Amino acid sequence: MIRTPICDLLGIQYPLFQGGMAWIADGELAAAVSNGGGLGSTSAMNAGGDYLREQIRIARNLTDKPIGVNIMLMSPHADEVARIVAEEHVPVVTTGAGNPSKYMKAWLQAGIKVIPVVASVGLAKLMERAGAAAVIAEGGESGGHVGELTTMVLTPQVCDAVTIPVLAAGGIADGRGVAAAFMLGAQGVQLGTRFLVATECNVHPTYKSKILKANDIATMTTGKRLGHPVRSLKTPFAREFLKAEYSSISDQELEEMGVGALRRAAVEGDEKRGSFLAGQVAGMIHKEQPAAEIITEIFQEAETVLATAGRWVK
Ligand code: TUI
Repeated sequence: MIRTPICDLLGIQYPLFQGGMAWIADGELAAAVSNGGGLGSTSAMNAGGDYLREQIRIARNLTDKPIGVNIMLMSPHADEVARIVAEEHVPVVTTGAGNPSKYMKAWLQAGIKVIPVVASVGLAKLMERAGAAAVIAEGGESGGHVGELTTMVLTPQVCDAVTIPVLAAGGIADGRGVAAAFMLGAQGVQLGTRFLVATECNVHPTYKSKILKANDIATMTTGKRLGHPVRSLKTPFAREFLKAEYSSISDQELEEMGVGALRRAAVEGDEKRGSFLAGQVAGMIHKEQPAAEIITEIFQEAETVLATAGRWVK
């Protein structure tokens, strides 16, 4: 059995979080992951407070286990949803794509455990000082908004820099990845792309089938010029966006090109104009299966890998 202090901290069976995928991670997916023994999260990215309250209600009807809310700090709704998580007494908040310092005091006062995603040692240290319960060190292998460093180099450096627990994210989709994360010093993991193909994930079927068909070199990053690089599947839209980045169009026009693209992929399955965010692990994902099965399979494999990891030590 694999248990780490993260399990006791949050009251969960496995030290595994489901990433808060914008436009994708809803109350139903969050509940399925939490019922499977991990920490499921609903994303507060795509709509305002009413949508978030509805997803929290859906999740609470489906599970009595803890669930989290992921707040994408670049979202126009960030201030509103930051207030709502406190009102709703959500037990865990994860944040991404920015620095949540301005909300920390209110969240801690509401008894929320705050677990920010960090892409650098500097932000990890800042978050520890601000009262974060743990941090998620996310490498650039992951899907969506990405930092510069890989999981392999970011995780051990963050582990050396803070005393709170560290979860690793980016490039993890199976038990080998979980075992590797432990080797780097992490006490838990966060996975997004693998849960895109969970049976309970309500993303458009076209999105799921594109993940299942992806290979090792199926993703690319775009948006560097705008200061927020994003990893997605290589589609005609992603290639066109990259080309536009190197053209003479204005930053504003480039931003406008991206508006609505994730919704078009996740909700409409629009293969032409959608942006199918995915991590580099897409090539390792071969079947749709229930979230609980994904989690037990991953930890069974991690146990085997960890038990045999010492075989080269003579
Ligand atoms: O946030 C994510 N992944 C995301 S957010 C998202 S929604 C979106 N849609 C369109 C364009 C852009 C985003 C899709 N995927 N992951 C967590 C994450 N956070 N990765 C990297 C970071 C990060 C990067 C820099 C966190 C903090 C940071 O520094 C902030 C600072 O001020 O120091």
